[in-house]
Amino acid sequence: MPIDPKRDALVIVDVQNDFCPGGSLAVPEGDQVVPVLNEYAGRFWAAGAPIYASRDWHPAKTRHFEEYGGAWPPHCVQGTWGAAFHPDLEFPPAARVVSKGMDPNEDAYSCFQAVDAEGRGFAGALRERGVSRLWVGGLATDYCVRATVLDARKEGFEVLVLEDAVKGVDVAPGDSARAIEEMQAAGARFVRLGMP
Ligand code: VGL
Ligand code: ZN
Repeated sequence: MPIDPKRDALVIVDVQNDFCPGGSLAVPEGDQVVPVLNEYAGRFWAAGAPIYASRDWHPAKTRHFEEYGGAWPPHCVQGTWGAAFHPDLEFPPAARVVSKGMDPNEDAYSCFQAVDAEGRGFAGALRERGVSRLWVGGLATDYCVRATVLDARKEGFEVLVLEDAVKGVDVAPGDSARAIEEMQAAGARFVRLGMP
């Protein structure tokens, strides 16, 4: 499926150290999405299509963490190693970072809760650039990828999930498989661009 720079954007979801092996909330084999996303980012860059990378970007105290009533161990705390993008993730210079989870009262799994460097909401930033179709990869299939894809569909974007560039946590067995069914039921298609 060809990339159309007039309407397509690549969305790289939360490929951060804490979500990769060695991190505090590691997705099994999470780092395996990195070379695939590097390849895809290179193609979007070559096609002149926009690229967004989201990051989970929490304060040290947030209701998202177990200690303060949430579901998770501390992860992706602003400015820490765990919050940094995986060191092998290559961003073309045109890639834009969007951040989410800064509000200590909200989980913010979805990129549609993220803001860009100028504080603009993700959906608005996409529409401003004429984007109507998202190619989504990253971590984790059953949390931020799922939430982002479902919100994208609600917001009226076409969605292609890069099936070889996502990995799930599976806190409960089968979570990722269920998330994939939900995304498909919401109208997302699963594709792979294919590695050379
Ligand atoms: C995520 C759990 C907690 C994710 C973020 O990026 O999928 N998962 N915070
Ligand atoms: Zn989080």
